[in-house]
Amino acid sequence: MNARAARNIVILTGAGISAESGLGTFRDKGGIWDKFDWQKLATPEAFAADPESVHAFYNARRDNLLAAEPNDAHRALAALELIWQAEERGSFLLVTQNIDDLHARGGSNAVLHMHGELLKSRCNHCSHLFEHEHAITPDSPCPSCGRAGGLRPHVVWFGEMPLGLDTIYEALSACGLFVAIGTSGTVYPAAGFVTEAKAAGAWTVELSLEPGEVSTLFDERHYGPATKIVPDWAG
Ligand code: BJW
Repeated sequence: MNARAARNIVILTGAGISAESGLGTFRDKGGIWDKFDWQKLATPEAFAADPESVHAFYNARRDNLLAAEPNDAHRALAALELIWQAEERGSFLLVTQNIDDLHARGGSNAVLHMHGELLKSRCNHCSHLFEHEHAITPDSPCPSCGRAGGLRPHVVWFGEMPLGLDTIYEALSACGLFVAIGTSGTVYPAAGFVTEAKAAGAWTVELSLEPGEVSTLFDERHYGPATKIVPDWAG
């Protein structure tokens, strides 16, 4: 189904949409989890045991992100959102598992970051959430309460609850079209969204470089680089 044929749409993006912007994916050969041990970097237990290494991992990724630019796939989704608004077609929800800000910089207005945002940290002492581009260490003071030792990246690690799930499941229950872009379908609950969408009667589309773990659940599949297949599909 072409993007323009639907009313209520939910789009889920993963690391593959930002790959051609120079940000690494996780599970491809040479990906982030090939180079780094997620058990030592992406769990609350890892952060408690070694906050310095976890901060260093996210500081380096933040530097990469600040040097990256959105690509044609990000821009195609932003253009689609504008069409939805102009034509008052129905609801449009862009959910990303990515912690980068490339959808916003590509022109998308409303993005739900279910796994958090790399350019934000929060304080475990006072819950203050703030945006920043600079590096954080275990000694960095909170800009609100001034105490050190409480700052953590505003990201969702394994074993933590993803953000915005009520909004996502509500949109899935009413959607006519669900599109997953550049995600391996390995990590739940995001990998289960296709099942929720199908239960609501939606047409489901996978756009990625290669089939993911839950590919057979999709009604329609297109494989190739995101900068080609996303504009082709969205146009
Ligand atoms: C291209 C391309 C190009 C390449 N063009 N495409 C056993 C069974 C089921 C679940 C569990 C289980 N044991 C534990 C769990 C739960 C766990 C989980 O799912 N684990 C699995 C690994 C088994 N999930 C959690 O813990 C989550 N929380 C949770 O479940 O809470 C309880 C709950 C229960 C019920 C309802 C609700 C909640 C939290 C998950 C947190 C994930 N965190 C990370 C890291 C933090 C952020 C960061 O540092 O960036 O998030 S892990 C990492 O994986 C990151 C990503 O967002 C996430 C998904 O990865 P993604 O985007 O799919 O990337 P890849 O690399 O896997 O795939 C890239 C794809 O792109 C590939 O397919 C390529 O082909 C393609 N591609 N180049 C187009 N140019």
